[in-house]
Amino acid sequence: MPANLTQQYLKAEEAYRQATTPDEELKCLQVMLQEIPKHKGTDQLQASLKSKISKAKKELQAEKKSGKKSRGVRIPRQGAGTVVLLGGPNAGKSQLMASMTRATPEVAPYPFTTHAPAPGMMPWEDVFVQLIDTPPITTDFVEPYMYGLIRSADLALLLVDLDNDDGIPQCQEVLEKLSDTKTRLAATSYLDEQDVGLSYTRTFLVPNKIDAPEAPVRLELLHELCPTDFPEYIISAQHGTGLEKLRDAVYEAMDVVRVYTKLPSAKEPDMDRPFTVRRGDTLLDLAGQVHKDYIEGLKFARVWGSAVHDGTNVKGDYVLHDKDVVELHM
Ligand SMILES: Nc1nc2c(ncn2[C@@H]2O[C@H](COP(=O)(O)OP(=O)(O)OP(=O)(O)O)[C@@H](O)[C@H]2O)c(=O)[nH]1
Ligand SMILES: [Mg+2]
Repeated sequence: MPANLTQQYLKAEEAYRQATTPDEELKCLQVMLQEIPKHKGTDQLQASLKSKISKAKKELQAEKKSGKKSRGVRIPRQGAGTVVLLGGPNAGKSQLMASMTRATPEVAPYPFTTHAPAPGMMPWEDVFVQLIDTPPITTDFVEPYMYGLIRSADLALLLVDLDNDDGIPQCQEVLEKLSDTKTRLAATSYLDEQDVGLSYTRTFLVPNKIDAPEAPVRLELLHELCPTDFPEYIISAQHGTGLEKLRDAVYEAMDVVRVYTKLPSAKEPDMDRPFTVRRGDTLLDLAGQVHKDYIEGLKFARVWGSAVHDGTNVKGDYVLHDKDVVELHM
């Protein structure tokens, strides 16, 4: 990591990784270029940022000219974070979606059932995490929009079919296919320092169908033949085994805290629909989510929570804690 990257740079970099349109990308890249310390050690990175910026500009112009979006599929981010379900054909991605959310994707014993990505919301206590079901990845074909979905996700779940001898080679295929591209899976999410285009998305390995008779043997084989450093969650998407543990881990991986807001005029806060902000985010980050007027206009807030005495007045730099109740004052 080049020295002395500012908080603004790191924030823009994270936003860049999650950008889903050339417009969003361009804005993030411009902030990154502006914020990057200008010295010899960052020459390569500066050059790379500049070339990304010109590429994003071209893409944006092409969109304006044709009136068409250049990225085929766009699923707006919703909830506390976004998780993309990946795997070979028949791994059980759609079954997991059906078990964890109220979505009703087609689940079938033949491969290539799912043809388009589809979102669903996974509840965790009083918040939701967005899951995206996707078509299978194979050596022969990856839908081009898959790269964008993987890059912009906070987490990927890589499902493995333990009910079929093809399950392990199919999992290897997914990893190999992606490792030939600039959109890869890893134990943690990050962007390559030297090459801004190369992005790694945090991944859990999810061996599925542990209820199947030969599943335990195949699981051992999986560890032998396809070793990864991804955290592992063994499940039966159909029977429900391991799903609560996976649900908790998925929420935990979103790394957010819940904040309940209260109008100064209201007696009680709105306890039904908390906002979620990244752990470590401040009052000012929340203010922007609540209403754009608060970004400029926020004077102070009163907070009820675990870190402060009830009703304490705080400023924009106050770091939010889980279950804080916040009353914003303009
Ligand atoms: N025994 C068992 N079968 C499962 C489990 N999960 C899924 N299946 C079966 O596996 C088959 C494929 O499931 P899908 O959810 O359609 O798989 P997919 O990964 O979405 O498949 P594509 O859309 O083709 O990529 C179906 O017959 C499911 O009933 C499980 O936990 N145990
Ligand atoms: Mg499917």
